[in-house]
Amino acid sequence: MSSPFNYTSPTVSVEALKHSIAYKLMFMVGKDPSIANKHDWLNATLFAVRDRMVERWLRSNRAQLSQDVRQVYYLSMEFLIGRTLSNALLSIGIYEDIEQALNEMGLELKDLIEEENDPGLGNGGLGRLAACFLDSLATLALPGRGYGIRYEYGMFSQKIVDGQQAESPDNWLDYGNAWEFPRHNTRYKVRFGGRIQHEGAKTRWVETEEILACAYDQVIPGFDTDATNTLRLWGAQASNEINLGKFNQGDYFAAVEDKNHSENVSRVLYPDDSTYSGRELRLRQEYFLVSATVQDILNRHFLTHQTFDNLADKIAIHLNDTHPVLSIPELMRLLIDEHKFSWEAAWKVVTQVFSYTNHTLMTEALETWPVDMIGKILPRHLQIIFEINDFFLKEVKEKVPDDRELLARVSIIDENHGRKIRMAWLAVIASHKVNGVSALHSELMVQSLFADFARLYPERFCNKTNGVTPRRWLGVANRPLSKVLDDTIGQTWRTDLEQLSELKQNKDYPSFLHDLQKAKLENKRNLAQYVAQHLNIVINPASLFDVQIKRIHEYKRQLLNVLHVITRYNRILAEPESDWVPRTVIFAGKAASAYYTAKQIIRLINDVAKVINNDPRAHEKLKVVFIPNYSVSLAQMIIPAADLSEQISLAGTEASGTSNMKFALNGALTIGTLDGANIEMLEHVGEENIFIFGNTTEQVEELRRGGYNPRTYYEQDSELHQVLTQLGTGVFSPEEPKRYSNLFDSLVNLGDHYQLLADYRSYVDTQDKVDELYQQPEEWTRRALLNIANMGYFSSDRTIQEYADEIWNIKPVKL
Ligand code: 26W
Repeated sequence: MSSPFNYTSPTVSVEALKHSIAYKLMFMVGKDPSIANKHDWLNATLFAVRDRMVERWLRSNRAQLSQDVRQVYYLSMEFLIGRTLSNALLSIGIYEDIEQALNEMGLELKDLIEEENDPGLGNGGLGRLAACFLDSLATLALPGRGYGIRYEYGMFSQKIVDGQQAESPDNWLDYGNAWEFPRHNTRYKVRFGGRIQHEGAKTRWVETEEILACAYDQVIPGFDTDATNTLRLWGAQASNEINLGKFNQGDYFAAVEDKNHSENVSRVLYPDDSTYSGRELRLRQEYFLVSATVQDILNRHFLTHQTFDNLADKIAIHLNDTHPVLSIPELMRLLIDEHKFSWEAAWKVVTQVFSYTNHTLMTEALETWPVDMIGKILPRHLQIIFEINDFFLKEVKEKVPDDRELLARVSIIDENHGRKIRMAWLAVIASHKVNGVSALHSELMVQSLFADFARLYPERFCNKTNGVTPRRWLGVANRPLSKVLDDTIGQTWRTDLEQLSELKQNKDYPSFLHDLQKAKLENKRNLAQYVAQHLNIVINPASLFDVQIKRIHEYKRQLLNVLHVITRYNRILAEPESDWVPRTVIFAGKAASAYYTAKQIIRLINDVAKVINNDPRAHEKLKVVFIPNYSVSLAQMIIPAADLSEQISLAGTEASGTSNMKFALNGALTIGTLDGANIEMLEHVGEENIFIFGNTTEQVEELRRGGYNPRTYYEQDSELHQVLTQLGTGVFSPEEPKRYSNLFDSLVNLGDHYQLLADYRSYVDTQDKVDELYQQPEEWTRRALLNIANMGYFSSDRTIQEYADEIWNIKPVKL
């Protein structure tokens, strides 16, 4: 493979880059160099770099077309692709050249990278996974395209005001988006409402309200390859610019209001993660994505083949959770109503092209839509869903006669809860493959949520353990460590992560361990500088950086982490002279705006931080930091700086986790429960190299069955008793002593749903072992090295190769 750093093409010399940047600044941005601000220069640079990718992109698209390969379409309501500039520069191998070019123009590449906004078009794990998958698809030259929504406002931006989360809109398109290509000619009508009309055997959906979906394309470069893919995002546009009737009647405002109403569909991302709430606008968003995408897929197919007869051979459609599941009845509708397919022929195509990934087992996150609501907004689809259900239930009756309870359980229509459509059931029934995202999760999925279906169709269910892209999460995010790796094993680990295992040979070389320590320290200093500048808190890079960054959710148990922090504080106060291992406990994460308890947890973290950070007795021993506005770009800075990665969800609740993999890849040790992909990480790194604590999934279940009583832990463990009493009586909120009495109650009196108290003792004891090891820096670093070296399996390239071979049946394009 050619080296990413030595890549030179005749067009990409430093002089040529300088010329293009200056040219773009003038002719695309329209600014004079003497008055251009940082953002103007960034845009000019982005345009110049984009140009260099477009050639490959067009070539890639031509190759895909001419080889007429089977394509996968990855449908997702969320994509968290992160900033694009440095990733693109490294992908096409011109990082150093651009750096030099900018330098010679009096600019710093680093400043421009920091200036780019980070499109928050997703909530968390599911959206970021989709972005890692796009990166791997392109790098493996696999023919795939992502489809999503171009939300005008992404994830809200988070500030901490008086210790509490404050939300404000994220206007990420403020300065335009240099990276996208608006496709003014690729537009589809998306219809809502209306009614069904029967004309003989033909069904017509009439009197609908219409909006337009317009395509915006983003280039997704593969790494060190010409292969380049596309992420197509849909933006809504009113179909009649304004309502002319109303306009002519002189009601200008009502006319414009209508337009706004239509365009609301792509206005804002729903900031809910792991909780479902059946709002009509969300349903309209889901259908908007799906309808535009399926029309586009059919259109593309017809352009090359002039027939739909071979559709099932040429396309695979993947559903990233149930959010895009309406694409099933939408494809049925288009094939039957518009392309003359019989019902059975259409169903046959559907069951060959769809596959579905489940990302959570938590019942509160499972989508169901009231039959009435779907009937009102998508009457034709409701009809098709009923037909699918009849067809399916007939099949079940043949397979398993006389089991009415089974029929009620597997029916797409849930009659027990006010007639609702179970979207996950529809996904399972139509898909030829259904997968979970870690070994444990996939197993629990067939034992619990989909048990009936797994008995009916055992061959349909499989596991695809998540992975992360080593390009962004090591190559881009951690330049100091990447350099050490490059110098030791060469540069090709970026596309073959299993090569990291060669590092094991160096585990007893003090000089190599020293290099790793140096890289870690550099990253910790960098983070410390950010914290000092943005939060005005001084943290010591020599202290152990203990990090938990992810959505704030009770099942992820940030509160358990806080209980440990308070325990440690109490111990320090009790024995101030002891030899404490200095620690900095770092949190980041957003709480859904309506999730009261999650917001209370954020407030508690900040209240505890205030007390501890201002107590001279804890000085140099313990610090607590909450970094606001967690995002992909913050993750890229925080993860490389971590010593300890907190993955402490209640066993059986975190489907996989992906930051767990990123931390280990960046040389942090994990403290975690036997949950999600932590279990497979344990298998790969070995039990000496990971801190596992707490109950297993079976033990959790057993406790639940046996009538778990958290109060006994509270009464019997004196340290825990002290911590909880402090929480409940306002030691950390003296101005409002009862502020956290509800948190206290939820743990002690109301059942402690996520069993924090049951795992508290083993968590705190395990934290003591962490301290012990951290006092032996060389041994700590050796184990960190063994984590890095054993992360090869967790590359999203491995994951995507499995999807390609076992689910999508797609092959690389030859370039
Ligand atoms: C309908 C509201 C809603 C929105 C998002 C419900 C559920 C979700 C997602 C399924 C939540 C999510 O992001 N799940 C995470 O997916 C990751 C990628 O597979 C996993 O690593 C995480 O464990 C899982 O929580």
